[in-house]
Amino acid sequence: MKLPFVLCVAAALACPSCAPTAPDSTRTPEAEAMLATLKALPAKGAFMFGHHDDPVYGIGWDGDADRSDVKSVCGDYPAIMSFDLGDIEHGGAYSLDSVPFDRIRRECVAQYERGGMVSFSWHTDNPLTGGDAWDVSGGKEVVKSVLPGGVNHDTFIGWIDRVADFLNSIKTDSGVKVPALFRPWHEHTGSWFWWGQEHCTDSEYLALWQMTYQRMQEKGTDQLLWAYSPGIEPQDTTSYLARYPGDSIVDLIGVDCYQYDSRTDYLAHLDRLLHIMQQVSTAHGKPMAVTETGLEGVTDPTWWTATLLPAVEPYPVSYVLVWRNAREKPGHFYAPYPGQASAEDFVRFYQDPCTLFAGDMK
Ligand code: BMA
Repeated sequence: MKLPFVLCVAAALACPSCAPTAPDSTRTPEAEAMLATLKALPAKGAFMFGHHDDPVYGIGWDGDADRSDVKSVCGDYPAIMSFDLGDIEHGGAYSLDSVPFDRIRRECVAQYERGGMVSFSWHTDNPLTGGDAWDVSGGKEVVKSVLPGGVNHDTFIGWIDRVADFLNSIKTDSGVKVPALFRPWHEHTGSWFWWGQEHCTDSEYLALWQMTYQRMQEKGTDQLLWAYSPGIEPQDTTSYLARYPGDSIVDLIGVDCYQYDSRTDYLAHLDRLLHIMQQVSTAHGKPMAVTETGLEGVTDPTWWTATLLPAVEPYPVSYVLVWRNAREKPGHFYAPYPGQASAEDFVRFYQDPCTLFAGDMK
């Protein structure tokens, strides 16, 4: 049995300080409602479960209709799904993980219509070297090259326009733009992406955000909420906020934190980061989420209820999202599928009143 979630959100919407119509808002009513829900969840001790690329492929399947590894295990879709915009900058039909953008568009509409939420990351190619997002060979020249006055500025504005055009094209049959969380320039506290810590200064990183936000506003993406997602590096609120684009841009604060070899290390990092984020969330009035997490291959059969759930439960998180179930990279999966070692435990996680899936969101 789940919480009467609809009642929780209705109560939150009735509260003036959480009302979805801030006077200075330039967002659509749907985006305001999404933000109100993100803010309302933790007060009820519930968080949404999310999965990247959930309905478009999984272990042993690709492109099937109405399918999801998560749904195959527990009977419901995740409450939040994320997708990646990588390669859309080139105007092609497929994402960097070979998912047709047309399919992503349809799945976003379906997810919105079932009461769920969608989020986007953007593993943008390196505009200077022509390599991928992980190509850091251009060093400190790459971010500089896209900022105003840089050699790639005009090209890059065209890349941002393609993102905006795609997001603006995600509409219901009645023409409502599907609200979405946009999470650009993520994991910037590490240095594995060309926009990472060592590859630009604080002010260049902030200028990258400002430019992206400004251009997208000009393109009318008023259905978006914006998320800030460092990696695990921050040790305190000061380092967490070192490259924070500001309260006028950011709607949700997050962290991308994975379990690698050691469960103990994972729990220590996650607890430190959630503690930092709780302070930032309170001080800045922003909802918080674990924007990416997971244990590759979910090799621990009780990971869901013995590691993830107790780690996040004490904190006011709006959602927790695990990464993709790659059909093309054996072992690279983060959600269970039928018969997988953690599938039974995932059902217990699903049944816990704290976790919300799509069916809990209507
Ligand atoms: C990474 C891996 C890659 C993938 C990328 C973007 O974490 O899953 O295989 O291409 O994310 O989705």
